[in-house]
Amino acid sequence: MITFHNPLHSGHAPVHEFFRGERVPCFETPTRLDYVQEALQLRGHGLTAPDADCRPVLAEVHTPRYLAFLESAWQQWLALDAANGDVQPFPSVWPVRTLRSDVEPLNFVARLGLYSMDNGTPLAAGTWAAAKSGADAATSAARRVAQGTRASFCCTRPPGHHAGPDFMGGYCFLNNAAVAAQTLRNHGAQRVAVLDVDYHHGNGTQSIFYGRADVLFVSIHGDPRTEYPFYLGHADETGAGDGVGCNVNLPLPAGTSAATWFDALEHACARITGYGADALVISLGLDAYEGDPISRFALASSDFTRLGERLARMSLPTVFVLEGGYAAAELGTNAVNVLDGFEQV
Ligand code: Q9C
Ligand code: ZN
Repeated sequence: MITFHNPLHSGHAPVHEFFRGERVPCFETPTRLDYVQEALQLRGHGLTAPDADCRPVLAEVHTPRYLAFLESAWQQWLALDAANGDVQPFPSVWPVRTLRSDVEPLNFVARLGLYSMDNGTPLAAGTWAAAKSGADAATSAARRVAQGTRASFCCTRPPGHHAGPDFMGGYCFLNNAAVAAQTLRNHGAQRVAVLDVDYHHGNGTQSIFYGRADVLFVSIHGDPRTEYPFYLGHADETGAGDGVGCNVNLPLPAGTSAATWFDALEHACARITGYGADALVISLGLDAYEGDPISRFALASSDFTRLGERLARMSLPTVFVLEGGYAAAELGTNAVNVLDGFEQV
């Protein structure tokens, strides 16, 4: 399968994140991608550099002020104090209900809170360049499929599906799956389905397309009553305005077996077929894996092959976009199992 990699991903290398109030080493590391690229090469998939600029499509899925903030966030942080180069900024205050989010504060940490949904998405010196180049890879992968290639894989990090129109969160900055879906729309697809199989609900993708009928969002994920992102991903979120009926959430309890997960996948596939999608984007998180350190589903490595086979039977032009998956040493095997399962059909 043609795979687009992100040559700048390793510049996004924050050191720690918060977990239960303590600083712990980051789960979302450059090493993750080393494992995926190694498995891709070992199993005969080439790595192609991005050949498209995401800028025009980025402006269709994110707001101008969020993009302007993110692009210069690290320079803004350094401008406060040159010694900040060795310090990770974290937000500590957020505009929750009754507070105003229309006025940008002059205080940097307050701006960071305005554009973040959590304190779990650390910024580093190379974050913008890495996220931008990853979105270039997503644009490139979608263009290739729009030109007639059956399927492509966007092999990138940081992930994207928690990033909304104007905020970062859950290790995500730019929504690569939304960029891929919008690129397919811009190149002739009338109805695009995004299927998100990451363990965590893709709140950002849902929010970007919630009011639109031209993109169907379907997600299988840990029940938000107990699992991140907590505040979105319930079954009664079915779309708004023009998009009523175009959002499908299939939350499953933590601990769900592979058998039950695949039942949900059948339901998801039926909804995509019923919608009449003419192209498919897969938000390919591999954290439904039984060995994932921060997730609680029970898919085995062989189940990812089965997932790929089932997706191939949808018979749709398909763009795979890497999302989460934190059992780093098994991430390559699990991701490439999906791609090989898809190509075997
Ligand atoms: N500090 C994705 O899989 N919090 N994001 C985990 C550990 C957030 C996961 C708690 C998990 C976000 C793309
Ligand atoms: Zn996840």
